[in-house]
Amino acid sequence: MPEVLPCPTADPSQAARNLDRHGFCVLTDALPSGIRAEMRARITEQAIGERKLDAGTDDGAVYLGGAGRAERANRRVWALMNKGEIFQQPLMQADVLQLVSQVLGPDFLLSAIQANFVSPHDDPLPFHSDQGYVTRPWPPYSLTASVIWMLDDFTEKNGATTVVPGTHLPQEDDDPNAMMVRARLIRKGGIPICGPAGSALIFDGRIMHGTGINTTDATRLAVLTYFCRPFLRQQENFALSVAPHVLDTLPDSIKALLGFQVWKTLGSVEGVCAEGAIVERPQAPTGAVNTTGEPLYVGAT
Ligand SMILES: O=C(O)CCC(=O)C(=O)O
Repeated sequence: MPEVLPCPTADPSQAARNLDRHGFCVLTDALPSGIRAEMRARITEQAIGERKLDAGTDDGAVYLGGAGRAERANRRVWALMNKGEIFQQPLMQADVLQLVSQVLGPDFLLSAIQANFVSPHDDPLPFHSDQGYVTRPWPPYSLTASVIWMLDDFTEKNGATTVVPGTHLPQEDDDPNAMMVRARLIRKGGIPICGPAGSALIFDGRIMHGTGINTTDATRLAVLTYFCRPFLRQQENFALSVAPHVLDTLPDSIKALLGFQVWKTLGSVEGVCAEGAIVERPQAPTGAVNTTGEPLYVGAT
């Protein structure tokens, strides 16, 4: 008998049981509507400004191996911490943080915070696991967890995130039968995870997921918070400890050792940078901008 998949719930205890059993859950009423409206307005303004500045990214070039058409790719607004105080809010929602800690343990780090627009008829983001860069065999626990904050209703028609149930379970990687089952599941496609605006979709970082196709005439917007276990970082925080004048003198080989080289998307700045790129502090304006691309000093006193 096919397994019954979890429904959105406003009850954090039920959400916790769903997450435990299925590797994902939807908690409704996770963000008050005022916060949601403010986030939406700020992201929309920022996205228009970033287009003017030719900043921000379209997934097509990055995730679709260059095959995606930029005009039909999901649009991202990265590094939201710099782009408005309102983006601190998702990091303060206790019920959702509790669900993240159910996946990652009591201590975890924010690995990225960004917005994703799925516009009508965008190419879907292909199925992937958010810890896909980890060498297999994986440990029997998740190394990452994600929360997708629905700023719009997520529906079957507007590009709701799709997940492939069961793909978070430990895989017998060397077992050809298990690999075939997994491949079949992925080919069959995922199921759209629907929920009303203000819901949070929380999932185990191993689960295969992607974006759906938006066949409506309105854009679907979400904020994505991506978390990882606290040991997924270096002991010394070189981004802060190495003085800028010293950094300028270092050869790329040493910058790479210090963590200034992008590896499988990790270590990127303001979007997913090319594999192997040596990253630098971006030139201004990198923070909040208005619709004409001029800096907005959000958070300044
Ligand atoms: O926006 C979405 O629905 C999913 C995005 C996603 O899967 C990702 O960024 O890894």
